Amino acid sequence: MRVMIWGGDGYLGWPTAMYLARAGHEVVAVDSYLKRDLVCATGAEPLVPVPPLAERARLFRAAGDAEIRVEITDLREPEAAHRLLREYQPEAVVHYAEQPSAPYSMRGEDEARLTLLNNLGVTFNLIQAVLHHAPDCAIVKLGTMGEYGTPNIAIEEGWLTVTHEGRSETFLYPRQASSLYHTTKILDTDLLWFYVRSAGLRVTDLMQGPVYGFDAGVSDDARLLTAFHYDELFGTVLNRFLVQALAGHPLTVYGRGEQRRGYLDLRDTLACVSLALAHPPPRGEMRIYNQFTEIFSVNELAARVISAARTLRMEATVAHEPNPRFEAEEHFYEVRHRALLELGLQPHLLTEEVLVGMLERLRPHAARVRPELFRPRVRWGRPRS
Ligand code: USQ
Repeated sequence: MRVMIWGGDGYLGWPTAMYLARAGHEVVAVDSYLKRDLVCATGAEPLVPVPPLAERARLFRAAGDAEIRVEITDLREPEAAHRLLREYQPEAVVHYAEQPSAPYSMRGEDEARLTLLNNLGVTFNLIQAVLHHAPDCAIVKLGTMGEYGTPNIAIEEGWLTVTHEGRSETFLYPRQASSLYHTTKILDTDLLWFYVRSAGLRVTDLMQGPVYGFDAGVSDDARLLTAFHYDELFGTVLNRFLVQALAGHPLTVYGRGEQRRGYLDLRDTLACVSLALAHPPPRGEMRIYNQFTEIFSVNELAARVISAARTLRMEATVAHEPNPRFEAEEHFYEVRHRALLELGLQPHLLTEEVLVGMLERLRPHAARVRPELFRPRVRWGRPRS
């Protein structure tokens, strides 16, 4: 397939580009470098320096792999989006091109505005460009499990049938997020769903949980590793805990630590996106898959990291931080996630062996860790009684 990846420079975008190119797809990786700019502006550099996207594509090719074409262009500009779709006529676009950090979106009004305008603007530009130039192109959009929040009923896979006064209708499952970032993803879903209904777009919306992993397993070249963040803005919780254990810093469990989420291995993200590409919906249909493999509380993650660290004779401990976020710390959490398994996903589970393997892969970079990036500074939680 001719696949375009919007957000091809990011934590997920770059490994996806390599994975799809290796699988024989024709890949164009597009990026605005928005995240690089934000990382630079906030001083939250990744654990291992990441060469520019074109250089990574060159290294990948030089090692005997397929060509990945690169376009650095501002996807917030409608003309950029139109040109890309007109020129490349992709059969599918994987859309990761969003400001991905919940804490960043809650830092202040400017950061919230940037998140809202970028995420909605880029999604809107993609929709318009697809409708004008490649209406059969399938869109695979990265949504997030955080759209659903933590309701007191089971979370279905995208949709809920409601019976009211003897009549029934199926709606998008109710959504109530706990950050502005997650709220932009809700708005994205609504926008896409409108254009699926009204203009016949073909969309798969992947409701993904927090991802962990350093090595996507596609290349052995350290220069082709993904951008691995462990700071409070761009690092996801398990990646942060692993680096904290490595640095001998207490694991920063927020609040009581009973917050439950569905997690997945970076390698499974690649498999899920690939499955979504292989099974596109017909025109005028939107598919929603809940994309995670296992549910853990933050306390459970911390306990697993401590145990894996012990195997490597590292002493890891926990320090409960006052929760900087607006989120329930103890809640009901039952989530359906059958669709991707039915399509053939074979999950990599979070075993002790996997955790030890990640610590070992991270260890050579331990000297680069900056412990000052661990402490959460963005606070958006309502005071708790
Ligand atoms: N947490 C801690 N300690 C930390 C960092 C996080 O206890 O040092 C807790 C948070 O309070 C939260 C949970 O761990 O309850 C997950 O936090 P996270 O930072 O790993 O994930 P989140 O902010 O929700 O966002 C991440 C990605 C985002 C994606 C989302 C999927 O950054 O792009 O959409 O995971 S989900 O959470 O399912 O919405």
